[in-house]
Amino acid sequence: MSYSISEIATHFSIRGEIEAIVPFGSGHINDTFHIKVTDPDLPGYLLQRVNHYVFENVPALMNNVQLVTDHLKKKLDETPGSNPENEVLTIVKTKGNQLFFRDADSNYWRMFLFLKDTKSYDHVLTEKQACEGGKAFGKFQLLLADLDATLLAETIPGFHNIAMRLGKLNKAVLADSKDRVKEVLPELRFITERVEKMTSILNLGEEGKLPLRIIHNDTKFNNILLDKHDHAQCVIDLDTVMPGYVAYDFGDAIRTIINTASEDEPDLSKINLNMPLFKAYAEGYFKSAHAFLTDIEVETLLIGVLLIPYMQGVRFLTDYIEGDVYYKTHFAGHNLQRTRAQFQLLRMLEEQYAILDQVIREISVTYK
Ligand code: ADP
Ligand code: GN1
Ligand code: MG
Repeated sequence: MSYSISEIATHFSIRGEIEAIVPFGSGHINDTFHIKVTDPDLPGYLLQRVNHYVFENVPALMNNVQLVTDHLKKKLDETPGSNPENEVLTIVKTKGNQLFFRDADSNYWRMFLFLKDTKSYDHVLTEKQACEGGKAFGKFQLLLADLDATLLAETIPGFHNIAMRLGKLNKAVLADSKDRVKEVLPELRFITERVEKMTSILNLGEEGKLPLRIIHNDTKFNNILLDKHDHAQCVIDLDTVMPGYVAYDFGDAIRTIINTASEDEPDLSKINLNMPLFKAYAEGYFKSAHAFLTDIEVETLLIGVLLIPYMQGVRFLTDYIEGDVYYKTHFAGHNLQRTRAQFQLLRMLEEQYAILDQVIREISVTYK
């Protein structure tokens, strides 16, 4: 690293003396640091280096983040009992009033106010947490329903477009630049067997049957901050907020909630489904989202639950074949291990499909 984090921090409009800088979070894309300040009455800061290989237009991305956070704050201002400062990310601008700072190595840095006494969970522990997560992501979609989508840049083109993801995988397989394709033939077969089912949401969208809405697009459970009473406080990680189908957000949240093991679990026998957490998330989600969900959207939610681990597996596998250039990896073969874990999760979801379907049907009926 040819830069010092404390030097980077001084380019932002921060108050107080820096006491400590701590690497933070478990994200696969950006680098995050908690900037602690000496004065306990000041909030501290969250400094991030945005991965500009993944996000090719960081200025447009930051413009999106500002549009989204301003809109959310405006909506919450009109909602009695809300506290926009705590419930929405606040961008801290540079001393030159910019949304990001560019260092001498061309890295992009941005800063938010640190939200004190909050916690994010890689693993959901209780039904209450799951339900709060569902309420929070549903409310997020609800509050953004009247933001003009044409104002938002597409920060990663075709992000959740499975046809495009499969196209990229095919290209990687044909190039086979790291000579790894021979190791992944069973995974490639697994993908091919499911293509038709997995393109159904995209097809419905293209036929004009599914509404395109502004969605979060990265609804891993650790992208919600919960307060000390485990109430959802703030939806974070807004880099991929773009138009999409609600089933994508539902599917990605369930992918991280329902799995009894980690996203990259090497022992596939540990990957099972936690049904009570599924039900709790779905109940929370319907509580917030029932007012806008159409029948066809409700019908697609469970297809999204299958699609997102599938797409995630396709993405991890593509990265493995290309030589681990996109996601941070912690050991050789990490992306392949992640792929296998996602496909095992998908097998479990396919086996339990009828039960999952019943749960959604029962919940949706109570909101008719
Ligand atoms: P990544 O893109 O790497 O996932 P995130 O924006 O999700 O980055 O941030 C990483 C972690 O930092 C989060 O999971 C959360 O624990 C914490 N975090 C992010 N923003 C804030 C904030 N404003 N206040 C407190 N903690 C935060
Ligand atoms: C990445 O940044 P993070 O870790 O929240 C990825 C998501 C994947 C996720 C898999 C921009 O999210 O799409 O679902 O890893 N983000 C991007 O864990 O590709
Ligand atoms: Mg995150």
